[in-house]
Amino acid sequence: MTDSSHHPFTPPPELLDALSSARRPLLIAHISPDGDAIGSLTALGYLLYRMGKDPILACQDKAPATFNFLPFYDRIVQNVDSERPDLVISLDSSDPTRMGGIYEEERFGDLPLIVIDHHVTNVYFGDINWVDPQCVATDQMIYYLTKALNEPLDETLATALLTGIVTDTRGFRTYNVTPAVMHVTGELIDAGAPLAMITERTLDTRSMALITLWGRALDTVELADGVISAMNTLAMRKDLGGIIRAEGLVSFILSAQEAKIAAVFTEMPDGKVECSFRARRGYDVSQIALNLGGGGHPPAAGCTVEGEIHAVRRMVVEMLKEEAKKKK
Ligand SMILES: [Mn+2]
Repeated sequence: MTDSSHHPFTPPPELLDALSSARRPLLIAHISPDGDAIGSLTALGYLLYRMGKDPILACQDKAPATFNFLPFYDRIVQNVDSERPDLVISLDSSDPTRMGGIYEEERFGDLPLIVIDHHVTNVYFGDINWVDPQCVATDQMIYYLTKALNEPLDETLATALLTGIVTDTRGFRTYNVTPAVMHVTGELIDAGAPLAMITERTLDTRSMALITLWGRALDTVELADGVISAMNTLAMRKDLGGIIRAEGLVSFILSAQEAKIAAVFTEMPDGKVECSFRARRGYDVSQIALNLGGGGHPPAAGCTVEGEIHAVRRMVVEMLKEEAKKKK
């Protein structure tokens, strides 16, 4: 096991050694992939391919079409049925369950496992763990990895790298955006990454079904003691063509002036409820998510809870109210 006690933003040397000697690495992005999951998957996949390796890019769930401008988008597989890999790299996942069905213990358990992630709740489940919560995105870490490998940026790589940075910071709105992040971003734009296009495609494009779902979920909004919440039920989306999550809604309702913490509860067909949390500066929803079996960052976290959606909402909102009471 290794930790991140070496120089900040520098990958551990044993990680560089493992990458250099790998021939066919299996790269795994987390389930329900977001822009950073797909951005870091395609950036590292493209980088390793350019280095002459034969990477497998995998994600249990299909990458949203939003990200089809990324390199190797069409090469992302949902099953690993090809030649056996010789190394496994987990990207943007804070615990092994986030790798979903791709990581089959009996097939890949004997291979070295590298963890590259920026979640503060990471449980260090790899043989080599590079975890840096100071980075806004796993893609920011892949940028430092590119530098550490003395590999040049090009337009394709820079585009994939900037995608995770743009999406995980919601367009540079989050409090963890530092001059270092803007410096990296400047270099990526200099290398050809189209910032405005990435922002428009990933943050400012929504389906009509999603807007309809937002409308229905907004009908259930409640605000009390600084906690605002809404529900996304199975009934609300039964005629909306398979859409599941009300993406972006939780950030939107946090914009209510009186809100300190926001939550959206999504009823799943398996009797579970997905909980998505956001918090304003000074409040921490990551520990509540962790206590409920999930994880994330202080301002953005989530978990899945078994139970009936109204009951789950009542219970979890009470926990969030305790956090919202804390004067910070
Ligand atoms: Mn991320």
